[in-house]
Amino acid sequence: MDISHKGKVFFVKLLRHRALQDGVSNYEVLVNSLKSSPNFVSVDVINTKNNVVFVLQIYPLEDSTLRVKLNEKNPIYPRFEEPYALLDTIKGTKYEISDSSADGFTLLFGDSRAVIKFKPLKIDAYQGSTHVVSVNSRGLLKFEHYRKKPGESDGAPAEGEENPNKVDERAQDEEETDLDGLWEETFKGHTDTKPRGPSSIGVDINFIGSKQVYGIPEHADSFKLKDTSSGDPYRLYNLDVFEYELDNPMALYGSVPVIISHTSKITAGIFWHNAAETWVDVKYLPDKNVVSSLTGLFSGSENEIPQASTRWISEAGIVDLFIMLGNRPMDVFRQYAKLTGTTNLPPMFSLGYHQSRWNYNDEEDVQQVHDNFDKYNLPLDVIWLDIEHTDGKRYFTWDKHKFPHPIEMTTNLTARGRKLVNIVDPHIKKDSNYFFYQENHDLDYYVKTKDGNEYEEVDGKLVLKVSGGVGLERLVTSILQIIAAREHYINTYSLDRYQGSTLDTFIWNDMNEPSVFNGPEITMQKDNIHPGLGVEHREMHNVNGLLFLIVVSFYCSLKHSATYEGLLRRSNGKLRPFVLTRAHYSGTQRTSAVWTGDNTAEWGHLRISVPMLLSLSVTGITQVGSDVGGFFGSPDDHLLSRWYQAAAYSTFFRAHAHIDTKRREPWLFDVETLNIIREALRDHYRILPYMYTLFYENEVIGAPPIRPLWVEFPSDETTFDIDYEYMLGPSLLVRPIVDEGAVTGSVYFPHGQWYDLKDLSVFTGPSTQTVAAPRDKIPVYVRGGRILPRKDRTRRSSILMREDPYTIYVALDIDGKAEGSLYIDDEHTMEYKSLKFLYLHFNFEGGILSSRIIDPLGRYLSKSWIERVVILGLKNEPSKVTMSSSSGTKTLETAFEKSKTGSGTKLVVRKPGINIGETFTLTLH
Ligand code: NBV
Repeated sequence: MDISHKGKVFFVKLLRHRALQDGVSNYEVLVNSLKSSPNFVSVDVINTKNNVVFVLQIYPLEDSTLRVKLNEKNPIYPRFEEPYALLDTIKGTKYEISDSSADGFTLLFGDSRAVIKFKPLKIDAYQGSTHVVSVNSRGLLKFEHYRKKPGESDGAPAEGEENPNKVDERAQDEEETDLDGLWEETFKGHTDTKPRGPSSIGVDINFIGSKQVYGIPEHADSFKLKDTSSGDPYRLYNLDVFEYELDNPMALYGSVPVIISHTSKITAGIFWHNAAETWVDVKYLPDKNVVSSLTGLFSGSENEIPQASTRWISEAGIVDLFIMLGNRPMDVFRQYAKLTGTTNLPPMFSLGYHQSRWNYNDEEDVQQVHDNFDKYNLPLDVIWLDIEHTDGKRYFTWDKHKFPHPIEMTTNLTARGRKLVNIVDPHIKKDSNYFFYQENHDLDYYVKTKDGNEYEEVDGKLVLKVSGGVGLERLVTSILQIIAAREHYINTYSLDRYQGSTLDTFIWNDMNEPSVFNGPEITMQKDNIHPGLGVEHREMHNVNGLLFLIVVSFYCSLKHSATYEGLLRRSNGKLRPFVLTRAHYSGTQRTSAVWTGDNTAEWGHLRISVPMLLSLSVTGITQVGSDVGGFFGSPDDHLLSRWYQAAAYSTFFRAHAHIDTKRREPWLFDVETLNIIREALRDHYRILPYMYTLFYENEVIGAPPIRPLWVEFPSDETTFDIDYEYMLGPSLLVRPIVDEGAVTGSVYFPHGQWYDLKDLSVFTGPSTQTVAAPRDKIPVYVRGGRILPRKDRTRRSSILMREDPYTIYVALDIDGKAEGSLYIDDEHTMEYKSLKFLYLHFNFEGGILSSRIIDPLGRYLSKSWIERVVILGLKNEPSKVTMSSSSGTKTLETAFEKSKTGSGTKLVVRKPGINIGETFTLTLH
């Protein structure tokens, strides 16, 4: 049975869970089963309705994090535990057990504690004295143990033995009405044979005192998660959805099972570490309807604390829950980073602008696009080649007619500072003359059907489109079983195997959900088997994209993407890779950028891109963007230029379009549009030094470059619902214009001073103000109190800016102070890992701007100078400005400007004449 509509498919296992109402849980801890070991404590838990026994393990981890695992004690098949997302470096911490009794016990670790109640099972986690999270307090735990299919059972268990075949009585009622759903499910003619029967798990996880939760990308929906009580749950199941709908909890290409709760008092998060199909219900419980932490029952009106209750349901696997107890947003980001890692510093070029379409037709087309970017003075770092560049969709090959000289073509790009990205999909064309197909076949590296045959996708649709009407040629593909094949796959990126590629060819992994045109919901059958692992695809579907990726690196201890590792190895570990992936899961952030897939050239899709990028960012996926202009359809000049303005402040900035759409390179539009796009591109390039610094800071402490306002203003409750504007790092407030015809925008300014660098306007928060936003303007503000280093000269690409001078913008707060940081290295090699970098701090106080080295171990000799210092918000013009450094003191040239209408001022200090790496003091007299 299924109920479906465009990616919303509700199978009966979900209904079985949703039928379970709040109440007293029938899961209890068996008294006297408590065992402790150095890293964790464990107890046995019984389902009192059918006597099936489970093991609960609780691991106190460093940095106020708790791991809770619940699995069957004696499963008749092993239950899958996802091994790829987590880092190997997760550390436990010392703990103590206190208040142990027949009712429960308390675990004390660091500043945190967990109180475990036995009857019924409930876990309450505290940070200091604050009760933060409670698990199973609504009694919604339901764990479907593996069992023999009725009729195949060998009868009653021996006396005194547990009965693994006895079915949960509550479930039994549901099963009677829906027996088909337990052992077989059918969706649009596809039958999932479910040889192991029901195996779903679910539980409620509640954030005490919270009224807002965020996260669980990927959905085209608001940033703050909606109450799903009267609608559909959020679905996490990596899918290639054709023309996805907006404001909708339907599943999309990626699944990051992380939710963050934020209140003015505490921020906390949970990571539901499970790679099977998952649904999440969110319920904002009104103040009076709160679960008592003492009894586990609803306490009516006694307790006046609100609660954001989430309910997690997965089709298979185990309960493996990480609770990150905060207590501030940056603490939660760091705690999650310790579990799944941060983004390896991307090469600078990947933060520049990318020009893509399906497809640039041939070498001449590529050359023309490359030339036109120069002709029209538009900066560009990368040109992309989609599937048509290959020889009949055989990845790692070239169409010999259209791309006869790939190396020469790439060299032409790199001669002017540009790179190439090529696509590599997971579908391998079944053709014994195709080296990569045949090798993988001979090595037995393909996914198998449940009957043990190579799994083939017969892909009529794709070929019809791309063969340009040449006929009904059918492409027979096999999906690579990448786990077994990864070494072989990695080595295929070596320059001698991937002919026509160079060290400047980078990679795009598309369709890795996997997208399978003739499969159920355009993906792979759940009962397929991953050889080697012996695991059903059902159990690991959401991690498939990551598998395309995961490998333990040869070069460092991180678990890496196989594609990333391939690119790293081809340069003997010296050069930073760049990989874009469509499917994603927790951990993807370590090595890949992510884009929001096949959006549409509509204003609504531009609008939704902002909350989508925010949701990805707070759950660790940092290098993110949407197809500029929209993938399907053709944007008009207004939509396209607004999209460029918005994307100029995203961390992955790429224009891309469907093969059937009109060409839309910027020079094909009128001069006004072209000028707006040029300015958006230049704005983006100017802030590259700042964005790069944000990525370094992400790698080190897990801070997301794109962040909701509440990360910077955690106690400002107005920010909690805002998802039409955001902060890029601590210094820039960005409010994209996403409505057709709008020439103004309503901007919420949090506490402090906010400066518009394009004119002398200054705004004071907290306040909401309507600002002018004519076609050529995106409202962006520098936060008072921050120092923003930029490179303001216009070049053809980021590589050509490497030695360009800096302009240091100092935006003063109300006390006349400001600070900021700047990270510099060679921008493309791995040498920064061996301390070849410079990490600087700037401070302005008492009329003096000074710099110091933050990390004294870092050493990098930059050739860039400071060409200008711009100070915003001075009350009076200084009589003179002097610069002191090791080479002495000198007086500098200045210009002071005052706003005619408002209170804004700007002091430009010219030619300080100092290398960016030198320490100095610049004094205003
Ligand atoms: O490779 C073609 C497209 C690509 O342009 C797009 O960005 C992906 O999201 N790809 C999907 C495959 C489409 C197959 C019909």
